[in-house]
Amino acid sequence: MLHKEFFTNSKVVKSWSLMKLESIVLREIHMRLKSPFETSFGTVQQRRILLVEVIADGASGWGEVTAGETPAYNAETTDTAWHVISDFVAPYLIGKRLSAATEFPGLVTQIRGHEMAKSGIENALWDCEAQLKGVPLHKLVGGTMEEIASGVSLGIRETPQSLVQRVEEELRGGYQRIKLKIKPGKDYEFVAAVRKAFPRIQLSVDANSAYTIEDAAHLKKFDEFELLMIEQPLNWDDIHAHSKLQSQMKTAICLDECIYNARHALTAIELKACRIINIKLGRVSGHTEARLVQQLCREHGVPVWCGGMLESGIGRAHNIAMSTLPGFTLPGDVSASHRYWEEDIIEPVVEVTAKGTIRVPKAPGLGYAVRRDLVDTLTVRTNHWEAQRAAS
Ligand code: OSB
Ligand code: MG
Repeated sequence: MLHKEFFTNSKVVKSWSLMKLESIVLREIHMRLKSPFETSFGTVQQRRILLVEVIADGASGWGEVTAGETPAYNAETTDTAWHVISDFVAPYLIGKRLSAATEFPGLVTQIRGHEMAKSGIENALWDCEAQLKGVPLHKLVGGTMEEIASGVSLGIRETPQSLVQRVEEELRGGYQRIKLKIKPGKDYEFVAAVRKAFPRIQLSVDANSAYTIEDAAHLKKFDEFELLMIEQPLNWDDIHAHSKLQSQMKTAICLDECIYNARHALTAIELKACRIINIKLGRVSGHTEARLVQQLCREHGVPVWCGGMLESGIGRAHNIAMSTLPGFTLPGDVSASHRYWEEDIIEPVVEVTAKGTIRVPKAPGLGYAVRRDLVDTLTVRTNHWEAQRAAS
């Protein structure tokens, strides 16, 4: 099913160009997390990850689609992203010439939503552009840091005791901030136990939209834990309800699921729905929009940090590059490869220093090599587009 007539009023691409998109490869790889990860919306262990490889003027750039296997975090899934990339984005893009990755969003304005699908392609273009210009990706996006602060996100556990034990292990690894996943019935006692064991650590919680505004009295009790933030307590699409809750809570609300672009961020800031924003590349459709959200938040004095989506090394490398932008003043959820995978698909793997930082690579592009043989072994399906050789 191809929809060539779909794109009617996209911007005309400039005649001068850096990148001619010669080839696009979409693949699904399967990777098993070392242990299951439980959030308020479900448990995942077997990941179905889409990787995008774009070849432009001989450079090979990689992107990752961060959609989940189910439409529980947001509306996208691995399969909806496969459909949107295969039937709309890739056939339209192949053979086109771009002078910069920032031109990509203008080409796909007719696709509503599907931010994670678009992000997989856009970020591969950023990697290509950085390689062709001979600069590390973090410099190309405008990053200023050489080391980023790293925190961890811990899934829901059976008992408060086992959670305290996990926190202790992560703190020994040097991580600067601990985030606990919570849901109704597995919240107050769990946070209380961790706070009691570690009175001074930077601690936050993430509800992934599991509560409603009727739970305000319950949520206000969390103020006693001196949390850095409470992330996305209410509905995934309800900025207004968060503004009602924030006015009643001392703890800063951080929005995750609600923010798809800089307009949403402005709405949330003006409605005082949050005091912190988490930026995820996939959720905001790629580096171009992520920079805009970051810039807007900076102008309004709202700190941002980089969220994670249980990415492979490729998504992780993009997260590291983004986290070097000046607005990223809080530790993110980007942590070491070995916390997730027996074997990651990049070389070297992502490691965290004893003081809880990740050193930003200095090589051109992503700065990590993709382990093609391993990627091939993990691949379960591929789709491939080639530009016509004699194309204009
Ligand atoms: O809300 O940040 C979230 C994982 C999947 C979906 C949503 C979220 C998460 C995480 C994991 O918190 C962060 C990570 O370690 O990659
Ligand atoms: Mg979150």
